[in-house]
Amino acid sequence: MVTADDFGTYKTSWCPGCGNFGIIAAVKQALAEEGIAPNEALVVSGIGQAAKLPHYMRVNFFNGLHGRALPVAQGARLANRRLKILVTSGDGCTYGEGGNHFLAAIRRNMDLTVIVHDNQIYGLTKGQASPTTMSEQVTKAQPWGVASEAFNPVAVAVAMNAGFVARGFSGMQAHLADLIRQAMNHEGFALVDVLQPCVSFNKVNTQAWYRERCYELPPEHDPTDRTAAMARAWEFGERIPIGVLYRTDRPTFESRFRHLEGPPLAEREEDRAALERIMMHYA
Ligand SMILES: Cc1ncc(C[n+]2csc(CCOP(=O)(O)OP(=O)(O)O)c2C)c(N)n1
Ligand code: SF4
Repeated sequence: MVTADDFGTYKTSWCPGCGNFGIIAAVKQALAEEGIAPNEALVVSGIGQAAKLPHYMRVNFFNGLHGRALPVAQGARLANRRLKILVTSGDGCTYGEGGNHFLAAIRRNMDLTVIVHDNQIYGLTKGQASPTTMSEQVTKAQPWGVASEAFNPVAVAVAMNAGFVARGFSGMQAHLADLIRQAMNHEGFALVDVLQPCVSFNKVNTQAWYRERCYELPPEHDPTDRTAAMARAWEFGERIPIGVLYRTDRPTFESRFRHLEGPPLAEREEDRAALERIMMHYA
Protein backbone atom coordinates (compact mmCIF):
# COMPACT_ATOMS: atom_id res chain seq x y z
CA MET A 1 0.00 0.00 0.00
CA VAL A 2 1.34 3.44 -0.92
CA THR A 3 1.20 6.13 1.77
CA ALA A 4 1.91 9.86 1.73
CA ASP A 5 4.99 9.15 3.89
CA ASP A 6 6.51 7.15 0.99
CA PHE A 7 7.09 10.51 -0.74
CA GLY A 8 9.30 11.65 2.13
CA THR A 9 9.42 14.72 4.35
CA TYR A 10 12.15 17.26 3.72
CA LYS A 11 13.24 20.59 5.12
CA THR A 12 12.05 23.37 2.80
CA SER A 13 13.08 26.96 2.14
CA TRP A 14 9.44 28.13 2.02
CA CYS A 15 8.26 30.81 4.49
CA PRO A 16 6.18 29.54 7.44
CA GLY A 17 2.51 29.94 6.46
CA CYS A 18 3.14 29.67 2.69
CA GLY A 19 0.34 27.98 0.75
CA ASN A 20 2.88 25.65 -0.87
CA PHE A 21 2.76 23.47 2.26
CA GLY A 22 -0.94 22.71 1.74
CA ILE A 23 -0.34 21.98 -1.95
CA ILE A 24 2.55 19.55 -1.43
CA ALA A 25 0.53 17.72 1.25
CA ALA A 26 -2.43 17.44 -1.13
CA VAL A 27 -0.20 16.17 -3.98
CA LYS A 28 1.27 13.44 -1.76
CA GLN A 29 -2.17 12.52 -0.43
CA ALA A 30 -3.65 12.28 -3.95
CA LEU A 31 -0.80 10.10 -5.25
CA ALA A 32 -1.03 7.83 -2.22
CA GLU A 33 -4.82 7.50 -2.47
CA GLU A 34 -4.46 6.54 -6.13
CA GLY A 35 -1.83 3.95 -5.20
CA ILE A 36 0.82 5.62 -7.36
CA ALA A 37 4.28 4.86 -5.93
CA PRO A 38 7.20 7.34 -6.10
CA ASN A 39 8.87 5.43 -8.97
CA GLU A 40 5.63 5.50 -11.01
CA ALA A 41 5.26 9.29 -11.01
CA LEU A 42 7.18 12.15 -12.59
CA VAL A 43 6.82 15.71 -11.32
CA VAL A 44 7.97 18.41 -13.74
CA SER A 45 8.25 22.05 -12.74
CA GLY A 46 9.78 25.29 -13.98
CA ILE A 47 11.48 27.89 -11.78
CA GLY A 48 10.00 29.69 -8.75
CA GLN A 49 8.97 28.96 -5.17
CA ALA A 50 6.18 26.67 -6.40
CA ALA A 51 8.60 24.97 -8.78
CA LYS A 52 10.65 23.80 -5.79
CA LEU A 53 7.85 21.39 -4.85
CA PRO A 54 9.44 18.28 -6.39
CA HIS A 55 12.72 19.04 -4.55
CA TYR A 56 10.83 18.22 -1.39
CA MET A 57 9.43 14.89 -2.54
CA ARG A 58 10.90 11.46 -3.05
CA VAL A 59 9.82 11.08 -6.67
CA ASN A 60 11.20 11.29 -10.23
CA PHE A 61 11.43 14.97 -11.11
CA PHE A 62 12.78 17.48 -13.62
CA ASN A 63 13.12 21.27 -13.39
CA GLY A 64 12.66 22.98 -16.73
CA LEU A 65 13.55 26.65 -17.21
CA HIS A 66 11.20 29.36 -15.98
CA GLY A 67 8.04 29.04 -18.09
CA ARG A 68 9.19 25.80 -19.67
CA ALA A 69 7.71 23.04 -17.51
CA LEU A 70 5.03 22.11 -20.04
CA PRO A 71 7.32 21.44 -23.04
CA VAL A 72 9.46 19.14 -20.88
CA ALA A 73 6.42 17.35 -19.47
CA GLN A 74 4.98 16.82 -22.95
CA GLY A 75 8.28 15.35 -24.17
CA ALA A 76 8.35 13.02 -21.17
CA ARG A 77 4.78 11.99 -21.81
CA LEU A 78 5.59 11.01 -25.40
CA ALA A 79 8.68 9.08 -24.27
CA ASN A 80 7.12 7.19 -21.39
CA ARG A 81 3.37 6.75 -21.12
CA ARG A 82 3.77 4.47 -18.11
CA LEU A 83 4.58 7.41 -15.83
CA LYS A 84 1.88 9.48 -14.15
CA ILE A 85 3.05 13.00 -15.00
CA LEU A 86 2.26 16.00 -12.82
CA VAL A 87 3.32 19.56 -13.60
CA THR A 88 3.61 21.91 -10.63
CA SER A 89 4.63 25.53 -11.11
CA GLY A 90 3.63 29.08 -10.27
CA ASP A 91 1.19 31.47 -11.93
CA GLY A 92 4.11 33.56 -13.21
CA CYS A 93 5.87 30.52 -14.64
CA THR A 94 2.76 28.96 -16.20
CA TYR A 95 0.68 31.94 -17.33
CA GLY A 96 3.41 34.60 -17.84
CA GLU A 97 6.69 33.36 -19.29
CA GLY A 98 5.05 30.00 -20.12
CA GLY A 99 1.78 31.50 -21.40
CA ASN A 100 2.14 30.34 -24.98
CA HIS A 101 3.10 26.84 -23.84
CA PHE A 102 -0.03 26.82 -21.69
CA LEU A 103 -2.24 27.60 -24.70
CA ALA A 104 -0.43 25.11 -26.93
CA ALA A 105 -0.67 22.36 -24.31
CA ILE A 106 -4.44 22.84 -23.98
CA ARG A 107 -4.80 22.59 -27.77
CA ARG A 108 -2.62 19.47 -27.91
CA ASN A 109 -4.37 17.74 -25.02
CA MET A 110 -1.70 15.38 -23.72
CA ASP A 111 -2.43 13.35 -20.61
CA LEU A 112 -0.95 15.66 -17.95
CA THR A 113 -2.10 16.93 -14.55
CA VAL A 114 -1.14 20.59 -14.37
CA ILE A 115 -1.22 22.10 -10.86
CA VAL A 116 -0.67 25.85 -10.82
CA HIS A 117 0.25 27.40 -7.47
CA ASP A 118 -1.62 30.65 -8.02
CA ASN A 119 -0.45 33.12 -5.35
CA GLN A 120 -1.18 36.04 -7.71
CA ILE A 121 2.41 37.32 -7.39
CA TYR A 122 6.01 36.49 -8.29
CA GLY A 123 7.20 35.02 -4.97
CA LEU A 124 10.76 33.90 -5.70
CA THR A 125 11.81 37.24 -7.21
CA LYS A 126 10.25 39.10 -4.27
CA GLY A 127 6.88 40.49 -5.15
CA GLN A 128 6.48 41.77 -8.70
CA ALA A 129 3.00 41.47 -10.25
CA SER A 130 2.22 38.24 -12.07
CA PRO A 131 -0.43 37.84 -14.80
CA THR A 132 -3.04 36.97 -12.15
CA THR A 133 -2.30 39.94 -9.83
CA MET A 134 -5.47 41.98 -9.59
CA SER A 135 -5.74 45.19 -11.56
CA GLU A 136 -4.63 48.28 -9.57
CA GLN A 137 -3.03 46.17 -6.82
CA VAL A 138 0.07 47.88 -5.45
CA THR A 139 3.23 45.77 -5.38
CA LYS A 140 6.87 46.55 -4.70
CA ALA A 141 7.50 46.83 -8.45
CA GLN A 142 4.16 48.47 -9.33
CA PRO A 143 3.93 51.23 -6.66
CA TRP A 144 1.13 53.01 -8.60
CA GLY A 145 -0.83 49.81 -9.01
CA VAL A 146 -1.00 47.17 -11.74
CA ALA A 147 -2.14 48.84 -14.95
CA SER A 148 -3.31 45.66 -16.73
CA GLU A 149 -6.38 43.49 -16.28
CA ALA A 150 -5.75 40.18 -14.52
CA PHE A 151 -5.44 37.03 -16.63
CA ASN A 152 -8.23 34.56 -15.88
CA PRO A 153 -6.69 31.09 -16.39
CA VAL A 154 -9.81 29.04 -15.75
CA ALA A 155 -11.94 31.15 -18.13
CA VAL A 156 -9.26 30.83 -20.82
CA ALA A 157 -9.08 27.06 -20.29
CA VAL A 158 -12.87 26.71 -20.53
CA ALA A 159 -12.91 28.94 -23.63
CA MET A 160 -10.30 26.68 -25.23
CA ASN A 161 -12.32 23.57 -24.38
CA ALA A 162 -9.66 22.11 -22.05
CA GLY A 163 -10.80 18.65 -20.97
CA PHE A 164 -10.69 19.25 -17.20
CA VAL A 165 -10.69 22.63 -15.47
CA ALA A 166 -10.74 22.95 -11.69
CA ARG A 167 -9.97 25.52 -9.06
CA GLY A 168 -8.80 24.69 -5.54
CA PHE A 169 -7.55 26.44 -2.41
CA SER A 170 -4.37 25.45 -0.57
CA GLY A 171 -6.17 25.96 2.76
CA MET A 172 -8.59 23.09 2.03
CA GLN A 173 -6.24 20.11 1.70
CA ALA A 174 -8.76 17.25 1.53
CA HIS A 175 -10.83 19.08 -1.10
CA LEU A 176 -7.68 19.90 -3.08
CA ALA A 177 -6.40 16.30 -2.92
CA ASP A 178 -9.74 15.14 -4.30
CA LEU A 179 -9.47 17.63 -7.19
CA ILE A 180 -5.93 16.42 -7.96
CA ARG A 181 -7.14 12.79 -7.94
CA GLN A 182 -9.94 13.63 -10.35
CA ALA A 183 -7.46 15.50 -12.56
CA MET A 184 -5.08 12.50 -12.56
CA ASN A 185 -7.95 10.22 -13.56
CA HIS A 186 -8.96 12.45 -16.46
CA GLU A 187 -7.44 11.27 -19.74
CA GLY A 188 -5.98 14.41 -21.29
CA PHE A 189 -4.85 17.88 -20.20
CA ALA A 190 -6.20 18.64 -16.72
CA LEU A 191 -5.76 22.04 -15.06
CA VAL A 192 -6.02 22.58 -11.30
CA ASP A 193 -5.50 26.27 -10.55
CA VAL A 194 -4.79 26.46 -6.80
CA LEU A 195 -5.30 29.72 -4.95
CA GLN A 196 -2.57 30.03 -2.33
CA PRO A 197 -1.33 32.83 -0.08
CA CYS A 198 2.19 34.23 -0.39
CA VAL A 199 2.57 35.53 3.15
CA SER A 200 5.69 37.53 2.35
CA PHE A 201 4.80 39.41 -0.83
CA ASN A 202 1.05 39.41 -1.43
CA LYS A 203 -0.55 41.37 1.39
CA VAL A 204 -3.96 41.54 -0.35
CA ASN A 205 -4.84 37.94 -1.26
CA THR A 206 -4.10 36.50 2.17
CA GLN A 207 -5.21 33.19 3.71
CA ALA A 208 -8.13 35.03 5.36
CA TRP A 209 -9.02 36.80 2.06
CA TYR A 210 -9.30 33.44 0.26
CA ARG A 211 -11.02 31.69 3.17
CA GLU A 212 -13.75 34.34 3.32
CA ARG A 213 -14.45 34.05 -0.39
CA CYS A 214 -13.89 30.45 -1.49
CA TYR A 215 -17.01 28.29 -1.54
CA GLU A 216 -17.50 24.77 -2.87
CA LEU A 217 -19.46 24.52 -6.12
CA PRO A 218 -22.99 23.34 -5.34
CA PRO A 219 -24.00 19.80 -6.41
CA GLU A 220 -26.33 21.23 -9.05
CA HIS A 221 -23.35 22.68 -10.96
CA ASP A 222 -23.04 20.59 -14.13
CA PRO A 223 -19.38 20.60 -15.22
CA THR A 224 -20.34 19.39 -18.70
CA ASP A 225 -22.36 22.58 -19.23
CA ARG A 226 -19.85 24.94 -20.80
CA THR A 227 -21.99 28.07 -20.43
CA ALA A 228 -22.47 27.39 -16.71
CA ALA A 229 -18.73 26.65 -16.36
CA MET A 230 -17.83 29.94 -18.02
CA ALA A 231 -20.16 31.88 -15.71
CA ARG A 232 -18.53 30.25 -12.64
CA ALA A 233 -15.05 30.81 -14.09
CA TRP A 234 -15.69 34.56 -14.17
CA GLU A 235 -16.85 34.61 -10.55
CA PHE A 236 -13.81 36.06 -8.78
CA GLY A 237 -14.35 38.77 -6.19
CA GLU A 238 -16.63 38.64 -3.20
CA ARG A 239 -17.21 34.93 -3.91
CA ILE A 240 -14.88 32.43 -5.59
CA PRO A 241 -16.16 28.97 -6.54
CA ILE A 242 -13.82 26.02 -6.04
CA GLY A 243 -14.27 22.55 -7.48
CA VAL A 244 -14.49 21.06 -10.97
CA LEU A 245 -15.72 23.88 -13.19
CA TYR A 246 -15.64 22.07 -16.52
CA ARG A 247 -14.98 18.70 -18.06
CA THR A 248 -15.27 17.23 -21.52
CA ASP A 249 -13.74 14.33 -23.42
CA ARG A 250 -11.45 15.08 -26.32
CA PRO A 251 -9.00 12.75 -28.12
CA THR A 252 -5.54 13.04 -26.63
CA PHE A 253 -2.53 14.02 -28.75
CA GLU A 254 -0.96 10.63 -27.98
CA SER A 255 -3.97 8.72 -29.33
CA ARG A 256 -3.52 10.33 -32.77
CA PHE A 257 -0.12 8.66 -33.38
CA ARG A 258 -0.14 4.97 -34.26
CA HIS A 259 3.60 4.59 -33.67
CA LEU A 260 3.06 5.42 -29.98
CA GLU A 261 0.94 2.30 -29.53
CA GLY A 262 2.68 -0.59 -27.78
CA PRO A 263 5.55 -0.26 -25.31
CA PRO A 264 6.68 3.26 -24.34
CA LEU A 265 9.37 4.74 -26.60
CA ALA A 266 11.73 4.81 -23.60
CA GLU A 267 11.58 1.01 -23.41
CA ARG A 268 12.08 0.23 -27.11
CA GLU A 269 15.32 -0.76 -28.85
CA GLU A 270 16.27 1.90 -31.36
CA ASP A 271 16.66 0.79 -35.00
CA ARG A 272 20.09 2.26 -35.82
CA ALA A 273 19.98 1.04 -39.44
CA ALA A 274 16.66 2.83 -40.07
CA LEU A 275 18.05 5.98 -38.45
CA GLU A 276 21.13 5.85 -40.67
CA ARG A 277 18.95 5.44 -43.78
CA ILE A 278 16.97 8.56 -42.78
CA MET A 279 20.19 10.51 -42.09
CA MET A 280 21.52 9.57 -45.53
CA HIS A 281 18.68 11.63 -47.09
CA TYR A 282 20.30 14.72 -45.57
CA ALA A 283 23.91 13.81 -46.45
C1 LIG B 1 13.70 32.98 -18.43
C2 LIG B 1 13.60 33.52 -17.03
N1 LIG B 1 12.91 34.66 -16.82
C3 LIG B 1 12.79 35.15 -15.58
C4 LIG B 1 13.37 34.49 -14.52
C5 LIG B 1 13.27 35.07 -13.14
N2 LIG B 1 12.22 34.44 -12.37
C6 LIG B 1 12.46 33.33 -11.61
S1 LIG B 1 11.14 32.84 -10.75
C7 LIG B 1 10.21 34.12 -11.36
C8 LIG B 1 8.79 34.33 -10.97
C9 LIG B 1 8.24 33.31 -10.06
O1 LIG B 1 6.87 33.52 -9.88
P1 LIG B 1 5.85 32.34 -10.00
O2 LIG B 1 6.10 31.53 -11.21
O3 LIG B 1 4.48 32.90 -9.86
O4 LIG B 1 6.23 31.38 -8.79
P2 LIG B 1 6.34 31.66 -7.21
O5 LIG B 1 7.76 31.99 -6.94
O6 LIG B 1 5.41 32.77 -6.87
O7 LIG B 1 5.91 30.36 -6.62
C10 LIG B 1 10.94 34.90 -12.25
C11 LIG B 1 10.43 36.09 -12.95
C12 LIG B 1 14.07 33.29 -14.78
N3 LIG B 1 14.60 32.56 -13.80
N4 LIG B 1 14.16 32.84 -16.04
S1 SF4 C 1 7.94 34.15 -0.75
FE1 SF4 C 1 5.75 33.67 -0.86
S2 SF4 C 1 5.57 31.95 -2.29
FE2 SF4 C 1 7.71 32.10 -1.63
S3 SF4 C 1 7.90 30.68 0.08
FE3 SF4 C 1 7.50 32.72 0.92
S4 SF4 C 1 5.26 32.79 1.16
FE4 SF4 C 1 5.72 31.09 -0.23
